[in-house]
Amino acid sequence: LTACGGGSGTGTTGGAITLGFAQVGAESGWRTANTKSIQESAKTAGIELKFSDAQQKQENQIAAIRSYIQQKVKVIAFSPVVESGWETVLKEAKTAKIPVILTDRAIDSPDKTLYKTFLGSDFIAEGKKAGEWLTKEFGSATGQVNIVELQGTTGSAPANDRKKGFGDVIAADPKYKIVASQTGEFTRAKGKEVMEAFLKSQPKIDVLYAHNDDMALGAIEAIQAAGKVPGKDIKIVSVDGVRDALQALADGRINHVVECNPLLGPQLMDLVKKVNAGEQVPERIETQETEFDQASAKAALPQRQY
Ligand code: GYE
Repeated sequence: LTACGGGSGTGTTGGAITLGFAQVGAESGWRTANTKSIQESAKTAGIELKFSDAQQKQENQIAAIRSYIQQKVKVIAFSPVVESGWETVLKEAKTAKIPVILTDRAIDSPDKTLYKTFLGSDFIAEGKKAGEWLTKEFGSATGQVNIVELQGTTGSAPANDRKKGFGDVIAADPKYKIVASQTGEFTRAKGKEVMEAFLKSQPKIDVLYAHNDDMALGAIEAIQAAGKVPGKDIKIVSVDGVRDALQALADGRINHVVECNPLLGPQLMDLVKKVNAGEQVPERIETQETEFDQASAKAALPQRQY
């Protein structure tokens, strides 16, 4: 048995790898499930986790990464709140020879040497799936189809890409029109607030596209408060697949959910071990995902963990 190495400044404690993880925040059900997955799988893998919550602010994440560099952790992993503005801090990690893993959200830097790998979802594909559901659902509609969109955190990869994937698909037919689009910051409270404003300013809304379930769930409250029936008067498609949204889908208040998998912990811990050992890892690793309609939501609910 080796003695505890804490305080030696080598980033190891009793031989365990130390991982500094800078999380986005606790904005959604997806995020809570992601955090739990990371914390549990670090424990299982025997990795010492230093965890921070940036409360959806880039400057907090940068400060957390700098503190991990100072503490000489072995590996840094983080889910970048927005896509741009990471070069400086990632160069500091590189100079300190601490490997960085991007998880969940990507960055827009052309310098691929700033990180070892990316583990997460294809958000453009998710947006496309939402668009394909919509164009099927409203395929036979004759008039204009009025869409309102609740975007995720401004500047984040999932907001940018889910908007793009969806926009590309609906562009095929000019009858589809996004009449209002605004950020709901991936939260229930903001989703509700922005939907209230949409309902006041838009005389006719056929469908809501929400970049995540939490905003859709907040919007449902606003729709009901306005005396309309969610899922009927206004159809709803959202992304993630958290329990509450699958329940709303089973109950007919949401019409379609595109899955985004938050359970990235086990794969992340594998990657942490590999990059710490200096092994080659793939540049990009994408998670497997599905979609839910009412029947598959009902079937999935009993086993849904989050
Ligand atoms: O869809 C949303 C969360 O980055 C994929 O962030 C993640 C997104 C997820 O707040 O619910």
